[in-house]
Amino acid sequence: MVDIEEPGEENLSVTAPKTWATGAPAVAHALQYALGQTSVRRTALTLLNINQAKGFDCPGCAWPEPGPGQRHRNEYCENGAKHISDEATSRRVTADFFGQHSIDELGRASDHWLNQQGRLTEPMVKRPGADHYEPIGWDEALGLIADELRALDSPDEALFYTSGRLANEPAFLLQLFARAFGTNNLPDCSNMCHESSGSALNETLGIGKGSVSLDDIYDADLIFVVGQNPGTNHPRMLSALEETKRRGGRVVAVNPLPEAGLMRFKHPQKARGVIGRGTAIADQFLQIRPGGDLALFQALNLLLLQAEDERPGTVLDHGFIASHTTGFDEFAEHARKTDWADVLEATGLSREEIEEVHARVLDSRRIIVCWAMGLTQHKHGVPTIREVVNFLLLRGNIGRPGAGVCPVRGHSNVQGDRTMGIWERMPQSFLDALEREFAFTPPTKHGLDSVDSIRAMLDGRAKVFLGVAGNFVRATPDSDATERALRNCRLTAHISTKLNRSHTVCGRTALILPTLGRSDRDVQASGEQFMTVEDSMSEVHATRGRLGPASDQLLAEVSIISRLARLVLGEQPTLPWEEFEADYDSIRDRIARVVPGFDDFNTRIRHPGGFRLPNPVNQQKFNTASGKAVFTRNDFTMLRAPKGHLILQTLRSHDQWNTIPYAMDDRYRGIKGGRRVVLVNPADLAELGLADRDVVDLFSVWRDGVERRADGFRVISYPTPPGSAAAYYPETNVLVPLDSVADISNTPTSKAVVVRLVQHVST
Ligand SMILES: Nc1nc2c(c(=O)[nH]1)N[C@H]1C(S)=C(S)[C@@H](COP(=O)(O)OP(=O)(O)OC[C@H]3O[C@@H](n4cnc5c(=O)[nH]c(N)nc54)[C@H](O)[C@@H]3O)O[C@H]1N2
Ligand SMILES: Nc1nc2c(c(=O)[nH]1)N[C@H]1C(S)=C(S)[C@@H](COP(=O)(O)OP(=O)(O)OC[C@H]3O[C@@H](n4cnc5c(=O)[nH]c(N)nc54)[C@H](O)[C@@H]3O)O[C@H]1N2
Ligand code: SF4
Ligand SMILES: [Mo]
Repeated sequence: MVDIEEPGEENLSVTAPKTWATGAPAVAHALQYALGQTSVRRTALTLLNINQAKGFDCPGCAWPEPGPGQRHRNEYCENGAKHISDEATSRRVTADFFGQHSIDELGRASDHWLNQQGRLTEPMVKRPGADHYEPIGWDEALGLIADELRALDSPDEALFYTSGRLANEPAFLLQLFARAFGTNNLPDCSNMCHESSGSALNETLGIGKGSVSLDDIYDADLIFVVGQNPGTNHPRMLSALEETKRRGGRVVAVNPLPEAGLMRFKHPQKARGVIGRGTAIADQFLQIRPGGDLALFQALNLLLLQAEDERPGTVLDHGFIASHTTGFDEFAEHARKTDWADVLEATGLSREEIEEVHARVLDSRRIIVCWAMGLTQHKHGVPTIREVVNFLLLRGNIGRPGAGVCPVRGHSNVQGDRTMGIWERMPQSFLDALEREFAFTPPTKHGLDSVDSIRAMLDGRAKVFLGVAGNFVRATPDSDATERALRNCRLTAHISTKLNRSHTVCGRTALILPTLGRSDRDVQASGEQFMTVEDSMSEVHATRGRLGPASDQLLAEVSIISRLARLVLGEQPTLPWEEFEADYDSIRDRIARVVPGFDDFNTRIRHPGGFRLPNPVNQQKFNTASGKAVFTRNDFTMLRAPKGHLILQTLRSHDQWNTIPYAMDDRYRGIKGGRRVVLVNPADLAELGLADRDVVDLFSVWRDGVERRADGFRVISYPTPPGSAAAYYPETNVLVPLDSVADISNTPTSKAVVVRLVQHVST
């Protein structure tokens, strides 16, 4: 029987949140995790190759590395080291393991426990009616999927999910396969992540990506870090901000929580970082109410318009506005109606605080706004980001050095996957390019995103689910509904490196297809292969695994997708799947002809450090209907919880990678030994009649009346803004209603769930 309890939940200990990030303890923590997973030799081999020109890309976040000449010998952070050790682990999940544990038993194990079992080693199948997985050969496994796909009434009954771990080459092949099969059903983790950024930036600037480079970050006068916890989620962003500060730039942090990394940073690879006081990061910290950012930026825009009235010709960039934008007059008229009482209520800030920021803005010629999930996972995430764009456009802070938009992406290649065509709504120009290159007509009907895929599985419109990387069942909202959805499928199959909860929530037939990870050597018929990724700043570079694979039965993602495609679609001279599998250069040749910016891909990728994709915004060219950047009018709705309720945000601890907890600690927030915790402001606790360390059940309140609950959370008194609370994802995904999504982007509102806390009664 599996021990399904999280280890040490009862050992919860809490100290005050830290006020600085990294330094010596970080290095020690990373090594401790690494050595718990694998040998000293493998640890050394992996760590020496992360983010080096001839090594592999860190499988952690999408923050870029400095150019090859400026790179440190240890160009990784504590969490990068943990991510890579987690993949390079010596632990193995074998056929015996699946013989010992029924699927039902595994379904009751924790996410942490499942991941700790190690790397998957051979293909496994759960046949209809079976309660265990059993081994299966690759040919039979792929044959089962092909049979189910061919038996569908329509290609739109199949779903092809991707997570941003996938490198460019397999991503390109996956979308090619799905479209040649006849569907645009390519849901991905981005739907739950930066979709709101893509929607807002496409509409206003004509491209759904950030515009800045690392050099811009260094050269900015003022950087806003909004809705982001870089100390945990993009640790090396702090080294970049340290450089910005060294050059005289300033930082404003906007966050409901006083995150350690926003306050002070001790560089782990510099002597003064290990023993000194480190660098103060935020010059000003705005402890905003959840969802208050749209109001904040609207107020800043109002102040800029008023300053311009007072000192005409000195505040706004009239030349830029006149020649490069549309919609200014309508925007300005709307912005002038901003009501201060509403702003102060929505933000929870004082007018003086906002005016202090305004003074900094007036002082700064070059401004960058960085953001992540604190903006995107809200009902009005898209209008909030559009308002950020308005703010930057007003003073021409778009498309010039040291200025611009910086959505800080999550997964190491999530941006690249989109560039490769992983999107349910790729533009017609991309589909036309596919048609020219591969001589088939791709479907034009938009496909299903992640939330709509769940609906389609629930009501039987989708019957086959193939997940390539990721952990769909834990990444998505409304866990109970999502589990029902997957169980309703004829077939679920996952191409994965490690065991996770999605493998335990099975369709009638279920398959686990184990694959190589980033750090594994990939040898095909033409010899050793490398793959490519694109970081958050559009830098494309090679990644080359160095370790012996976890098992000799693993196939590369490219092999699995190519072999499956060949089985389903048959031999076609225009789709040479065997050639793709044998030599990844042949895939890159095709990418070069289909995807803009990849000309001469195979040559340029071999330059140390790779190359940067062009972003037209940086030539002040905007691929919008008008050819100009677009000012928009945005309204904010006040995020209010009814009396006795709180707005809950679901976020990451320091010791997890998305759906996978590595350990039970959240060092910077002072929480150790437990994840089922909910952080609540002391005043709210008093009002709710609760005390620190009480155990509560969380109930989410939604208009459909369905009871969504997560039981047994320990309350921690914490400096959250009044009326709001925070708890970890994925334990709380069960509370996020499927229909609670951001306008336009359809992203689950994981940062705003209305909840009630009820004293837990033990039974
Ligand atoms: N170690 C580690 N690194 C990671 C990941 C991981 O799981 N572990 N995940 C990766 C992925 S896929 C992603 S997308 C990124 C995510 O990176 P983040 O976006 O930093 O991740 P979250 O933990 O979701 O934190 C959101 C932050 O937004 C704040 N916030 C919440 N609501 C609001 C709001 O209304 N306004 C403002 N201004 N702030 C708000 C929260 O307090 C928190 O600090 O990290 C990537 N890097
Ligand atoms: N409530 C709530 N929900 C959220 C969020 C939130 O903040 N709150 N954040 C959302 C965000 S931003 C994201 S990006 C999603 C993340 O959603 P996903 O990307 O789906 O989830 P991950 O946890 O990154 O997936 C981990 C699994 O990926 C597999 N894997 C790892 N490396 C590889 C590889 O190289 N190849 C293959 N084939 N498989 C591999 C392993 O089997 C591992 O178990 O979650 C979203 N869900
Ligand atoms: S900052 Fe991100 S990409 Fe860089 S080493 Fe850390 S986790 Fe990896
Ligand atoms: Mo993400």
